[in-house]
Parts: sequence; C-alpha cells; structure tokens
Amino acid sequence: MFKYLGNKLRQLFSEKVDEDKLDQMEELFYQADLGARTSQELVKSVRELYRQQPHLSATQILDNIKKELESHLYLYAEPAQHASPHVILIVGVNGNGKTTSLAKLAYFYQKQGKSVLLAAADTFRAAAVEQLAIWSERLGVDIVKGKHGADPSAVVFDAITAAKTREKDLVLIDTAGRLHTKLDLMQELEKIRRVASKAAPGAPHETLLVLDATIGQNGIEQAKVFHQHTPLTGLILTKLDGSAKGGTALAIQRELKLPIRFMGVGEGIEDLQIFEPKKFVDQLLDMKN
Ligand SMILES: Nc1nc2c(ncn2[C@@H]2O[C@H](COP(=O)(O)OP(=O)(O)OP(=O)(O)O)[C@@H](O)[C@H]2O)c(=O)[nH]1
Ligand SMILES: [Mg+2]
Repeated sequence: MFKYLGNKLRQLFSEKVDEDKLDQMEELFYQADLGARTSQELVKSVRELYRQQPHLSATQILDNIKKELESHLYLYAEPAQHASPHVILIVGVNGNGKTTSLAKLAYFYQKQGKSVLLAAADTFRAAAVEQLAIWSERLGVDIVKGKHGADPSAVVFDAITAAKTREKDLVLIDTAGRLHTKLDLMQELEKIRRVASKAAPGAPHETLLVLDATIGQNGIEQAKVFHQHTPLTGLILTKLDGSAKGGTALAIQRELKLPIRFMGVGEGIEDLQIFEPKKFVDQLLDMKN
C-alpha cells in the first residue's frame, strides 16, 4: 500500500538536508495527496527540527513526520449503545466500491456475531440488485430487493421493516452511484433518509460515504457536497491497495472533520480494515513497500 513515499523520503534524508531537499519533500507530500496545508506544515516543522538538530538521522526525521501526521487523525468513536436494528446507509459516486464495501461490512459484522440484512436500494441498474444478491447468497445473509426502477426509499422502508420483524441487528443499505453535482439525485438521498427515519427512529444511524482514494483531492469536493445533502457520519476510503495517494485520508479529516471508519484494500471480502491512525501513518510511510 502507498508505494514509494516512505522510500523516497528516506532516500531524501540520507544526505544533508537543504532547501532543495525540503522542496523535493514538499513535492512528495503533494503527490501523495496530503493536501497543501499539511504538506506546507510538515515542511516547516522538518525545517525547524533540522535547524535545531542538524545531525538527525533519516529515521528520526521520519518518526517526527509520523507523529505530526498522527496528530491530525482520529478514531471514530463507537456509540456506547447501538439501536436495533442499527441502520447504515452507504452513498457515493459511481463505481467507487459501494456495493463491494457493503458486502465486506456485512462479512465484518457477521464475524462479530451480528445478524445482518442487506437492502438492495440501487434500483437504477438491474445488475446492481443481482450483484448484491450474489453477495447475500455467498454470505448467507437476508436481502430485501427492489424492482428495477422502483423508488429506492420504498425498498429502504421495506428492508428496515423486515429487519425489525426478523429481529436483525443491522441493516446495510446499498444505493445507486450518483454524481454529487446532480441535484435531483442528491434530493433522492434526502428522501431515503426521511423514509428511513419513519421506518425506525434515528435511522439511518450511520451514513458512510464511499470514496475512491485514487481520485485524490477531488474527493474532498465530493465529500463536501454529499455532506450538505445527507449528513455523513464517516467515510470508507477504497482502493488503497497499490495506491500512492493515501494522503487523501488526511486531507479529508482535516478539511471536513469527518472520521474515516474503514479502508478498502482489495477486491476480496476480507479486504477491509478498520481505520487506525497509527497503523495508517505507519503504512503511509512504510519503507518496505
Ligand atoms: N483494488 C480494489 N478494488 C476495489 C475496492 N473496492 C471495490 N473495488 C472494485 O471496484 C469495482 C467497483 O466496485 P462496486 O462495489 O461495484 O462499486 P459501486 O460503487 O457499487 O458501483 P456503482 O454501484 O456502479 O456505483 C469492482 O471491480 C470492485 O471489485 C478496493 O478496495 N480495492
Ligand atoms: Mg453498486
């Protein structure tokens, strides 16, 4: 994951640090999508550090960078009590990994002994319902499907109602991919939320935006607009495997103050990790990649 950044930084600091090196470092941070603010702050602090202690080793400098990056990240605070059913709505633009992440989440919660019901509320594409149905079969979890072209809110209502009757712990709602710039589609999400809250108080209890990490800084704009229409509780950052752009996670947390809940690190059902700041920064600056 996050190829090169750690290696390149170490290489840079293996020789005497000068202004030219600091410029190159800033460039590396930009490439890793850490965002302008974080990149500039890091350069400033390394410059200061180096001025005070000119004989620091590359490892020591990297440790300092890690500490600073970690200080900008935080863990999602799990609510002490979950509603039953606990409803999680998954939203995002097209093709960023919503349905796959939802299947991974179902598996993740299943392993914790939770009973899960999937709501196939992507009624826009016929194949989308089928995709989720395959996952539900593989995982052995219930699914409530909508007919092609049906109102997604109606599917959500039916799914939550079914989960209540069947005493399920969790409802995971898959929605159609939508561009954040399409107002009618954003309003459709608002309706889904309204209807969900009618089916169960407080639902959806979580709204997670799935974001493809490889799109870098554009993700911030997407997240902002989704957040305006359907208040997000967190993010799932996908396609971090083999990506050099993990820094987006940092920029998003700093700009939007939204926690990252999970990271997608592959196409398999187990390729989902809980986001942990320290682990994330270690991976970001890992030397071995
Ligand atoms: N490498 C990698 N691929 C992923 C990851 N998550 C999803 N994918 C792949 O991305 C592609 C799209 O995934 P979907 O889950 O169908 O995306 P979606 O957001 O549901 O797509 P729409 O419903 O069309 O908007 C699939 O080929 C997935 O296998 C990930 O973390 N890493
Ligand atoms: Mg999908």
